[in-house]
Amino acid sequence: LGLGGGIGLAGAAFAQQPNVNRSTISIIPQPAHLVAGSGSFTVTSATKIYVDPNNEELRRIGEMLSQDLQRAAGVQPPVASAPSGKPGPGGIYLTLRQPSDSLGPEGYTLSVQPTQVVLVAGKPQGVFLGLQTIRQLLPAQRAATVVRLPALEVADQPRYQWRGMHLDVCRHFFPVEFVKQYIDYLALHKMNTFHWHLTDDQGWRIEIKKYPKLTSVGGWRDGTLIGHYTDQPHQFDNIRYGGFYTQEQIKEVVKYAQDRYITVVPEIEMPGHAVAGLAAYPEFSCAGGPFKVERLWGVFDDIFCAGNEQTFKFLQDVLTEVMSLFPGKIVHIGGDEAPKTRWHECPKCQARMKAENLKDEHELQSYFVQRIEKFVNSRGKSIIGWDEILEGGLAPNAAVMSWRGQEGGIMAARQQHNVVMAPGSHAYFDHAQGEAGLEPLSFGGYLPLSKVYAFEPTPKELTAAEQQYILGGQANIWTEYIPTAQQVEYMAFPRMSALAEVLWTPARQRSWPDFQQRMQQQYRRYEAWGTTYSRSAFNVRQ
Ligand code: TNX
Repeated sequence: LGLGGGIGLAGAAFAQQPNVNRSTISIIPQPAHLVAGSGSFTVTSATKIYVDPNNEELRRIGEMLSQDLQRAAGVQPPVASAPSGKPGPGGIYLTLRQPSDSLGPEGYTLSVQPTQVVLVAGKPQGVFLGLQTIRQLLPAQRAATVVRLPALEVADQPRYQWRGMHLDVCRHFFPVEFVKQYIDYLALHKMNTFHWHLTDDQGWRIEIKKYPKLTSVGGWRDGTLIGHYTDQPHQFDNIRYGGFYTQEQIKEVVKYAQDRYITVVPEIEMPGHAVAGLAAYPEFSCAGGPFKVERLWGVFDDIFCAGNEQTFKFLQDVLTEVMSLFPGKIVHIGGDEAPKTRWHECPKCQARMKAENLKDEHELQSYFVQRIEKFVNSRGKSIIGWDEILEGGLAPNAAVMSWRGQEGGIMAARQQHNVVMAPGSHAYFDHAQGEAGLEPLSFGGYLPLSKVYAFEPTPKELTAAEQQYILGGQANIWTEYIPTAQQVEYMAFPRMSALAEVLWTPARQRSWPDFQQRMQQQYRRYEAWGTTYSRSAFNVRQ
């Protein structure tokens, strides 16, 4: 087997070193088990991709691999039905067979040998995840000469079942094309959940057929704040700003995500962060309005009215359309930062509290969320909410997304509720990642890459049984100070790569020095993808 030739970073190192050193294989997130072999599989014009016969899903994944090889190696292997019997030489096999009972629904094994490549999983999703590993064995850029995959054996599965990224499209709006790009980034990082923050005070971004003003009015604001919102006095640019996704576009994004085994979790904020919706339909507030879609960031007193039956009817109508668009089982209902001022002043809310025997407005919010939960459950789905939904009593089947640290998540797990950890301390990618003075204006807070890498979603103070409720974690990208897609990328990278490893790789295998080394190759991949990324985190070769 000839090993000469300049063949991309991993390959070049390998060529001098037939017994591949593990460190020349730069996979992020680091697989659960990886053993480097000797030799390599050479991709040639004779290479074929074999999939299980009559399996359209595998065929589709095979086509993705074929295109990757086209980009990296300039050959486009055909996808064909695997011949019966043992895998033969020259083939890359994608096949469904439970690799081992212990690898779970997302697990896969990958064997690269000089004669063949075999990727096996119990489900197509596992094959897709394994494909992401193969992608990282290819040179980041189009190779000048022949492409070789280093021999190795991988047995892999994720540590957590919820590996997510959130995106706020309300404070600033991002077109469908970028949302798809974002989903691609998740897929490349073996993440599986996209939390789409679709409504907020500054914009309602999802078309609801029954209430067209939500987007025709609620989707647009008269201007945007200039500078930081804590600076006084406030100045606005007075430029009309907005946008929304039609239901057709939503379906397109959901399908795109589905093809990449990513669940989209839509968020419809209630009862707070509701000013854009109330600007369109002020009758669902307590005070009656009129309201304008907010130009300022922050927390606002006008929220959906808990004393008004019509408000519940409206929200159920909205959720009915939302649930029909998103096949996932979970709907995010917000629940955060809902000031109780208006409810306190509202006679109907006070009457409701009396009738329902609620002792304060927190219990009224709990009543509100429980009613919504009952409705969502009756349609076969369940809710998740920000940790404020713990206040006044958690709805019986609700999951909690813990953002004000991990305390809310700990409380919820102790009450035997599912938890997603997204603490501001480790998972807020709207915070600066480098020295304050050198970074673009951001929300405040400092979250360097090393701190993301140190994120531990499972709190030690929970018992083993309680720890089972920690589904996983995610990072949030709030976009008050992120006006462009390029800046979303800047804030996301390289931190998303660190988070991906936190959520995938067994804790005992996490190694900051090793990660930093593997990142050198990851930066080259960002460049090949055309991704904007921050160099503030640590030194990279420029
Ligand atoms: C708090 S996190 C919010 C968002 C802001 C964010 C800024 C959460 C549930 N609510 O509305 O955008 O802080 O970091």
